[in-house]
Amino acid sequence: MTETQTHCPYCSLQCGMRLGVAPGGRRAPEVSAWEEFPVNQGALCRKGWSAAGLHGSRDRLTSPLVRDRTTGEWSAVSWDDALDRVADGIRTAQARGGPDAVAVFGGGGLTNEKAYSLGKLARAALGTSQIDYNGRWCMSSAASAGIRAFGVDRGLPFPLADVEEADVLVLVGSNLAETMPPAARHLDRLRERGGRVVVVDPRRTPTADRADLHLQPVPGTDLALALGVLHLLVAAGAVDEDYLATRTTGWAEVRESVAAWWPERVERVTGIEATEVRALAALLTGSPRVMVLTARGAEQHSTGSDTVLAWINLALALGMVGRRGAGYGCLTGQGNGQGGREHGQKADQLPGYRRIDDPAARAHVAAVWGVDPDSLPGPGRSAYELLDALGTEGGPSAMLVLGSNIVVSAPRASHVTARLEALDLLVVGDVVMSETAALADVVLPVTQWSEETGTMTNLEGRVVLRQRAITPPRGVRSDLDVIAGLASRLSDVPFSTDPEEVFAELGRASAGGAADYSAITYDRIRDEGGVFWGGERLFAESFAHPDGRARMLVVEHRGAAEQPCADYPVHLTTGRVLAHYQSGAQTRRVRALPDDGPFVELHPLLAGRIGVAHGDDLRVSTRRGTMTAPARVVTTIRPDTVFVPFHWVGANRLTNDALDPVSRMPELKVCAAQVAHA
Ligand SMILES: Nc1nc2c(c(=O)[nH]1)N[C@H]1C(S)=C(S)[C@@H](COP(=O)(O)OP(=O)(O)OC[C@H]3O[C@@H](n4cnc5c(=O)[nH]c(N)nc54)[C@H](O)[C@@H]3O)O[C@H]1N2
Ligand SMILES: Nc1nc2c(c(=O)[nH]1)N[C@H]1C(S)=C(S)[C@@H](COP(=O)(O)OP(=O)(O)OC[C@H]3O[C@@H](n4cnc5c(=O)[nH]c(N)nc54)[C@H](O)[C@@H]3O)O[C@H]1N2
Ligand code: SF4
Ligand SMILES: [Mo]
Repeated sequence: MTETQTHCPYCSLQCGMRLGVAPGGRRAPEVSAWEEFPVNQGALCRKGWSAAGLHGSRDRLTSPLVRDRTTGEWSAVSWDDALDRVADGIRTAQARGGPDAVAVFGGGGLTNEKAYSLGKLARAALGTSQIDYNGRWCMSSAASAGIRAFGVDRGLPFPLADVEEADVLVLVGSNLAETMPPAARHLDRLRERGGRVVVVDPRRTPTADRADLHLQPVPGTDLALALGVLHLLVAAGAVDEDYLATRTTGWAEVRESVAAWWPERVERVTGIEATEVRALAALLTGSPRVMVLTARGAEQHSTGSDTVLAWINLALALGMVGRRGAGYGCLTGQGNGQGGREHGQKADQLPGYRRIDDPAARAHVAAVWGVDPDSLPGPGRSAYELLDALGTEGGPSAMLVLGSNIVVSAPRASHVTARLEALDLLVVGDVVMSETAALADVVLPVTQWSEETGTMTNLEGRVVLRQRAITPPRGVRSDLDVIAGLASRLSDVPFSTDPEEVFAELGRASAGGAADYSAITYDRIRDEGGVFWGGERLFAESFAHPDGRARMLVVEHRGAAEQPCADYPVHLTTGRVLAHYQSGAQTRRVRALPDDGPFVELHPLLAGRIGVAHGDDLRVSTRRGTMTAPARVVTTIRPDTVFVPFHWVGANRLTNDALDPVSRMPELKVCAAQVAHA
């Protein structure tokens, strides 16, 4: 057996694991524990233990494929033929519609090297501004709030294990016991130490089962809860006036803005009883270390960015941000959710978290790429706006997708699918024939995590090295080869296919930016068990704004874009289950993981009212679409709310494409729905 230290292909914990391969590769690769890696200390969730399950799978793509649009038939072609066709299609599109006729869609699961090269491909080789990625569905609200409040966006500005040192931990819209199971041990240790855990979630999840206090809001009302708690903290004299005076600006306005948020008003908006709002404020009052963490439950809303700001205001008002074992953090989701948002696959961004509309940033990055700064395009459309524009007058007519299964995971998915079908050319690079790849004209088979080397930046800002452990199947190439192959056909700008070389170039391009990787090398990552960019803990002395102070910004409760009405009387929310990852493209194909299909969670009171029993088929409809799935009748959800996991086609036919005005995050976590016996 050859054993290689590497990291899980899935979520943002990037759990360390060893991957063992028998000589000659005759037996299936085996995952084993890597105890020394600090983040998970050898623990993995069942997705991690079974992560090698796609190796040798018959579903693996091993040849480039092209689809005949009239017959719908696929045929295998050579790599050269496939890349020539794609390059021709891009040339045709751009000859007709200009540089922006080509779009690029990336993913937060791509390595830093790939995310960086993809952004460079778009801007320097294709000259298009039309690039964005699935992180827009994921962390964009927390990112924009972090930038506005702290001047920098790093999901957790401290190591995850610091959680254990908090006296009160408030988890707003996170189900980490199912979405990052090895992290749940920190909650247990915190409670063993006498600390308290508060969970805010419309469902009593396995995470809420570990809480001392569980608040069950109406989906989309977390902002009002934060305002109400801050109101009580002010009344109790629990705010840290010294900290507010020396480390923040804007407190007077924020204090004023929460004056009318008395608990009974919070109860009317959120459905959380006033006594429980008071209980939360009482827990926070006088606690030396309060930590607030948000995740997608609070963030995936048309009010997501303001909601995060409201919780940041609360942490600042208590003087917690920058204190050890306290403060605010966002639990980023995808494997490279942090690094994927730093190196230029975002519509408004250049590597190192630079802004594409900043002349100095353009000059710096253009020099690294060897191009004229004036040749770089400006900001493009955000993910949903980009997908919505495909195949329309003035919108892109060709698109390259790497690392996202849009058909399953984008909001208002039927509409988005129609837009994809309206393209003249859709190119998808994937490891399997995902639902999105199935619509493509050209499918490019790429290597997966264990077959290639690259860096990922986990939810703590720790840059880790995924090392190649396995020889890829014949016929498969890395995304870096795809990117370089297209670039060489369409421009003179050089692109390396060697990950370590690309990482060094990324370091130069990011040097001096907000996320500066220039001091990080593969050797350092190997020697140090991962390297934090910007340091392990941020904000102890100052924030990243020029005056060093955090900004407290007034935010108002607005509520969900779509409210229940006579036709659509219940709230629909969506999320995850432990055994499946995202669109399920990978985990639905791993035999060791159960695939029972989607379901609709609802409360016995609602089930009784509509005459549905556990296991009956239920039809869920919204203004955008309909799906049918078996009912799961549970007492753990609010009676006015239903929940559907999004790992299968269906949930996103229902979801609302209302966008947050700042982050452009779609409202994946709440809309108005109708449920009935199918
Ligand atoms: N098993 C598994 N783990 C994963 C993933 C996966 O697909 N599967 N994906 C990874 C990724 S990319 C991400 S982003 C993370 C996401 O991690 P989480 O954010 O923990 O996951 P979600 O299930 O999307 O949402 C969390 C909770 O939000 C609740 N919720 C819904 N609406 C609201 C609301 O309005 N307010 C509040 N307070 N809560 C609400 C839901 O009931 C749900 O329990 O998980 C990562 N880990
Ligand atoms: N209703 C609802 N919708 C949601 C959410 C929700 O909570 N509710 N959550 C949103 C969130 S937070 C996220 S992050 C998105 C994620 O949704 P998607 O963007 O669909 O994410 P994945 O399913 O991880 O898709 C990754 C695709 O890339 C492929 N792949 C894996 N590794 C590689 C690689 O190295 N290179 C290439 N080229 N391909 C690779 C996989 O096989 C898969 O097809 O879903 C969002 N959609
Ligand atoms: S918690 Fe996340 S990184 Fe860890 S094994 Fe599970 S899916 Fe992989
Ligand atoms: Mo995500």
